[in-house]
Amino acid sequence: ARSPGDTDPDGVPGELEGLHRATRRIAEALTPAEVARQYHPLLSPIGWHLGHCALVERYWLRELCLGEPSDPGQHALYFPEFSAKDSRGQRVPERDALLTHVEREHAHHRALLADPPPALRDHPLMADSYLLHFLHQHHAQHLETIRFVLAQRAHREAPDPHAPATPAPAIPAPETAALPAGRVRVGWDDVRAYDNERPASEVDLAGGRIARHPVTNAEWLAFMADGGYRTNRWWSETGQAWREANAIAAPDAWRRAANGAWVEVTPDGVRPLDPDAPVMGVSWHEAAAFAAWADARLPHEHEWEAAARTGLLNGTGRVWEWCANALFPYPGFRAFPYEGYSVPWFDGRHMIARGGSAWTHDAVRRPSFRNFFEPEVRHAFTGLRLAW
Ligand code: AVJ
Ligand code: FE
Repeated sequence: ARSPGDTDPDGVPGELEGLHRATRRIAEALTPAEVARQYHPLLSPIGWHLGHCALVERYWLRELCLGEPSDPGQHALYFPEFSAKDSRGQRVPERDALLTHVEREHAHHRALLADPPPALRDHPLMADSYLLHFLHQHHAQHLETIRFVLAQRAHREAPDPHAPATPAPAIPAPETAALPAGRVRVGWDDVRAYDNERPASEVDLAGGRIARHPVTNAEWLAFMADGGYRTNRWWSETGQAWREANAIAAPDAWRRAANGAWVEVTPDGVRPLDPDAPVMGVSWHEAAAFAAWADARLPHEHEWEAAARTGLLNGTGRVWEWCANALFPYPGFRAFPYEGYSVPWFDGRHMIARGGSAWTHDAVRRPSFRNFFEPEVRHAFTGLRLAW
């Protein structure tokens, strides 16, 4: 713990500035139309994410801590609960005006943090730099979401997905490890933890086995070659209805090149499908169907966390890994710093994803971090790992 006014030894303000620069560079490299475009019904335009992150900073630092009046127009546009997702693209300012606005806000916040007035410095939310960690991790998560959008943009430019099939390679049986059993510690009591990671507690695990690696592209090709997407017995009723309604037959990230080989679409562009790399771009429904086909299951998030803490998981940190369960409040949960961060998503429909993708910022990579998405989401760089 530091006393208020100490310089921050973690250098979080500098890191926050790095995130400001990274998002700005992404928007500058896009056309005004691309910045305002909604590439996917579940994803906001990139410009909205920039405005949202600037408003979140403004709200906590200036409105809440310093008592500055709020701008109702900004709240209506950039706070998701007031802003219909499908109209955000029409409502965000044009790229250059937006970048000017965002830069002005960020510069203001950087100056405040460099020399905080007493009302900010001594505010309870600033104890142990809580608010800085919160804003840093919030921005880091939105930077990855911006990359979800960039991947969807790349999809538009990818080759025709309806070319002939690639033969499925032979796959070795997955290497597994014994899951920790008995009482294990989960969660994180730290100033950097999100409310849904707290409080840490002990849970009882029954044991079992877990794969050392996430499911690979080669394994997914074997599932497809075996008719996995057409065989209803691997699918839940809702999963089947979703698959049929959306004509799902391959991971979201996969496309066919002109020669018939599979390629993978990423936020950094299109690359050949690496058979040994973790499959990416599958929904929870697809992950559950694959696990049923493989005579396995998805791990509970606490099995995943216990295995990660004991160093049993290789290859994590390349895809988010779907877990069996939905987001739920830990015993003793307290909403913090606001209800909206976790509470609305304790709805039994937001499924846990653990680990992190190749595009996840280090600030939100840890064994206790709980990501969560609806079971239909395939844009969030998600894969899976099997358990038994
Ligand atoms: C946990 C990634 C689903 O992006 O909506 C960002 C994180 N919460 N701003 C999201 C979040 C508020 C959240 N996810
Ligand atoms: Fe947000």
